[in-house]
Amino acid sequence: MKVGIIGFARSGKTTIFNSLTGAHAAVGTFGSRDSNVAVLKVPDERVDRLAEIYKPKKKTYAEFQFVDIAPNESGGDDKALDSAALTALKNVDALVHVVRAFGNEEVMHPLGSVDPARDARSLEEELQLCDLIIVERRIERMEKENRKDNEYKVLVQCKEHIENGHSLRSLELSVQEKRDIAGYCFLSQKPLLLLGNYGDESIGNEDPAGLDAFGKESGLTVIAFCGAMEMEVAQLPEEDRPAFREDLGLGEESRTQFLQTAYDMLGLMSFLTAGEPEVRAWTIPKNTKAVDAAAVIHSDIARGFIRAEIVNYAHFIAAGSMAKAKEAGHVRLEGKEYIMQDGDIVLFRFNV
Ligand SMILES: Nc1nc2c(ncn2[C@@H]2O[C@H](COP(=O)(O)OP(=O)(O)O)[C@@H](O)[C@H]2O)c(=O)[nH]1
Ligand SMILES: [Mg+2]
Repeated sequence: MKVGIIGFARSGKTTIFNSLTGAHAAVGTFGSRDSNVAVLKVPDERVDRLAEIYKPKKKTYAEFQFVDIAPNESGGDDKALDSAALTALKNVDALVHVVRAFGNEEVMHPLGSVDPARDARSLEEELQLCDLIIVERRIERMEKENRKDNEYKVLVQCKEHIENGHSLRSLELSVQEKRDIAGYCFLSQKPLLLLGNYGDESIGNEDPAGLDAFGKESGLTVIAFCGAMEMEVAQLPEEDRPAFREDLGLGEESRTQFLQTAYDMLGLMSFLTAGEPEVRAWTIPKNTKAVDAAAVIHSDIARGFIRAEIVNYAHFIAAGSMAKAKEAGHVRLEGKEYIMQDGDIVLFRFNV
């Protein structure tokens, strides 16, 4: 999973990036011209527990990679994204829009005032406009070439949808239609999470910024973050964090909350592999077939797929060992078409 962090200048993108990944990228600097990249390992008790049992050489969590998009090169601050950013975003799986909701007189808002719903809408429009330009150019070319195939028809639908003021993610398309336009990597089609970056004073207030209301209206998921404080805590040694969270009145670990929301929103789940060499969690979309899950590990395993031996984590732990889980009939042999379930521990049998 690769996630792009976007937003207006000084909305707290780098602050959020640091709080999610524990990185120490410089905040508040305007000289930095590079995107920051870091990884968040998805905490997973199941991996820890299986590692205690299997004592593997290696323990690997699922990962989210975050790209904190470099500031706007063009100098103008009234747009959140410049062309370098648009290119960098093409290959991310999802977007997090950091919306400034903290009031801090010392930090200038590029649009002159703090207005989260305006910022959220404005950036949506930037994404839509960027897609529209690509769609229009392409349609024009295809018309010249007299190419009116399926791809053309889907592009015309996209054009109308954007012209009606909507992002492409709300356009209902069939699996085939999605495939027809997948190559364009449209930005307004990518799942987007609105992350309100609130000041310390807003903890516990309900929707002080009107962002939840905007989210409802536009069908976007919203989560609240106290960026500055979260970053401070995230940069402490792990064992000191709980006490600090309590002192500061911060609730549940914000990364946990972020990950839960992201998994839900993106329709993701994890399956597990366990053995002496490695215990590992793998992230896949819900409703993935066994053979496609195998491909996530290695294309050879999918190609030579024979069967999958599967026991769900809960059954395995309840039984106490693989042998006992087998005795109890919880270890199943499944074929290519089996739909993977969250927490399945899998051994793929294959032959290449
Ligand atoms: N009070 C307050 N200030 C913040 C918060 N988040 C970011 N800032 C400040 O806003 C400025 C810009 O933050 P930064 O993360 O660099 O924003 P970016 O330009 O979007 O990457 C810095 O001076 C931060 O200290 C917050 O939650 N509360
Ligand atoms: Mg920054």
